[in-house]
Amino acid sequence: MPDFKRTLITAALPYVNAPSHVGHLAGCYLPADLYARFKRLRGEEILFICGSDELGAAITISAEKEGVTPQVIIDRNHTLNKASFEKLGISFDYYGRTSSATHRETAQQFFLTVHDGGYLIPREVPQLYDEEAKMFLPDRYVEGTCPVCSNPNARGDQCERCGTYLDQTELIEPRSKVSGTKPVLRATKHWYFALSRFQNQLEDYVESHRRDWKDNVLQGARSWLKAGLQDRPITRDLTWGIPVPLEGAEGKVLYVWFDAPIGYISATKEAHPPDWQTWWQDENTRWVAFLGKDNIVFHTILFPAMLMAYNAAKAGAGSNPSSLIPHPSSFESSFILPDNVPANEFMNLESQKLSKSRGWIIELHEMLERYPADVIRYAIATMLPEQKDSDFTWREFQAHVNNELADIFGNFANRVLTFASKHFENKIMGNRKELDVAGNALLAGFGMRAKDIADLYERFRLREATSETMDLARSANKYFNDAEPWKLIKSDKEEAAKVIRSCLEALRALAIYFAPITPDASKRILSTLGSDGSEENWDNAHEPKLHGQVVLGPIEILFHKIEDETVAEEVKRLETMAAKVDAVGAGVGAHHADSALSTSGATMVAPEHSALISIDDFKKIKLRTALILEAERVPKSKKLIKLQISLGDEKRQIVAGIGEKYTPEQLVGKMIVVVANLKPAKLMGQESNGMLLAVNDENGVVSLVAPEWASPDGLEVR
Ligand code: B3M
Ligand code: ZN
Repeated sequence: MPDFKRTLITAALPYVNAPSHVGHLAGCYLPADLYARFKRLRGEEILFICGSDELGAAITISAEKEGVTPQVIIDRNHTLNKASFEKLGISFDYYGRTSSATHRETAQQFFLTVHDGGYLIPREVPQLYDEEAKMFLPDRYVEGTCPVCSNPNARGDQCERCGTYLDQTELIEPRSKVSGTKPVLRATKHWYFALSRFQNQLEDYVESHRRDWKDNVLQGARSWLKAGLQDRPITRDLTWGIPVPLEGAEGKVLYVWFDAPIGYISATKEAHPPDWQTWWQDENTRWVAFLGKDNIVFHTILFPAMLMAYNAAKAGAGSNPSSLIPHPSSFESSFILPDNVPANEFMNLESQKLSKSRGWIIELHEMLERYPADVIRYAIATMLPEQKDSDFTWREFQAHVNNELADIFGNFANRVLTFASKHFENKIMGNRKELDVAGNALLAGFGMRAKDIADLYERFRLREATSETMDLARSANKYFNDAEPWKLIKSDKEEAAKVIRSCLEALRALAIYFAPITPDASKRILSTLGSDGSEENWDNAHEPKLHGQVVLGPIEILFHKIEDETVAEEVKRLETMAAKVDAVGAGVGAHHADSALSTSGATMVAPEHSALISIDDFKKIKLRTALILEAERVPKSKKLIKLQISLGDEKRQIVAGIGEKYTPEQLVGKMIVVVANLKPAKLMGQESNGMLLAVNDENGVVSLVAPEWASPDGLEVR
């Protein structure tokens, strides 16, 4: 890795259409803070940036639901989130907001530079228009029947049931969510970002990180590159957003995912007006971007391409950037690209997806009313969804807090300080250069193991770093038990003094090693030991430093245990909330499967309420194997493919939304599984008698469900 001089750390800007929750903390904000605190402890220069993502349709929808202005929503949730992060000790150096004037100017200047460079192409495109509300309908303002699975409440950008990413014009019987009327198609002008022109440069960029990026991140980026990058519209017919700074663009704003990542830059400008470019346009700066997995593509494909376009435009590369592969240092004012994007997966809650709309959620500000920040930080750090989705349960929360934080780390501190207070007039005795042999060995061992833990931090294996740190506290307890100072004090007080001195030095070292995880407790320990921590850093923490004869400060219980009753109350609170929401949902007619919040706040889809079904219900669905005989694209649709299939003794036509993953040629001859007794539907004018089964990941990339080995078509699937 190049020897960078400083590290810019960003955390995905949380949407403020709702308060942040425990999934965001596990997905993005705690990992980012653990890493930032660790880097500071190493004495490195870092800048830790975040802020509220306050524009876009998600905000206006929340505002309309509440009957307030978007400003009310963003002010409330920006303030709430900022306070929650502060209480949790998420140590941002600056926390901005994308409704700021600096952000608007920065985003508009960025847009104009990329536009003038020839990378934004105006196009007249068909868009649904609500004649009653007199407005073009952004995707989230439209719903209708999904062309793939016939879900009657599919959203304009994605179907909640089958996950297919949709173009709003593909919806069957679309309905405006503003007036409820049937919208009409009208031409409107939007600017498309020439993302396709950066296919090669992005492939080079992503593959250059094949050794240091996490697999889930590489997979997400590669899936988009493999599918072939399409130019993307980056303006919207919305009022709430950053006005498009061009003639003829009245009533249009920048697409929220175009402006939001620029929010990192504008926040840096607000934090460091004179030298923001040191952080963004200097190849000696390493940028590490923390986020949840639903943001991977925006940080490894879309925003890097935007930065490449900006750089090329500034260098006058014209509209053919492939002729120029500018290295950031090759010309002035060129932006750096993310050096690492350690995205986490999702954290579920009591084995179910977090869902704001279903009340299945723990919001940070509420959690902080009941638990200290250190306790929340440590417990979540042991459950980080780093390699795969993880599951938060209150029982496990209690176990980590009681059996580890309290019984190991807290207990060691308490027994050592109590012993010193009782037998050595609450003083630090002896000479730090004359520890006992085993005490010296314990501290030397800390020094060695701290190197391994540092390596875990640098590789973003923060969950393991946390458990290895707790193991240091276990070793300290073992040392105390083996040395038996309670016996020694009777036979050899001097030796006992050395043992307790070693324990106090170990406690001090633990305070440094735990500082990224439990900053408050660490501060309290150092203060009790009469140390301000100014001489401490990660690499020298194991070296004895305490001054003798210092009177120890008050001894407090570092971590209070969580009672079983509390756990029972928490589970009941969740179930009551979810039941209430279900009841309300049932009471107001069609319960929109509203949006759940993923780890970083983007609205992921809430699964239909996961009501359990009986085996008889399931038996009503007739699944059959089917052979694809012919395949052809449905005209005017990127996604839909018309298939002629054979189900043993009968032939049928079905239409499937798999055209962005499969070509017709790839499909002919494949064996698939279909739902054979679905009501016929018309999709873009084509009759469809049935539905095929396919897998959708969060990037909308499908893979077909098929029998494991070649089998005759028409067979029953059970
Ligand atoms: N607010 C989406 C999200 O919260 C968006 C992140 C922006 S980071 C520039 O998942
Ligand atoms: Zn669908």
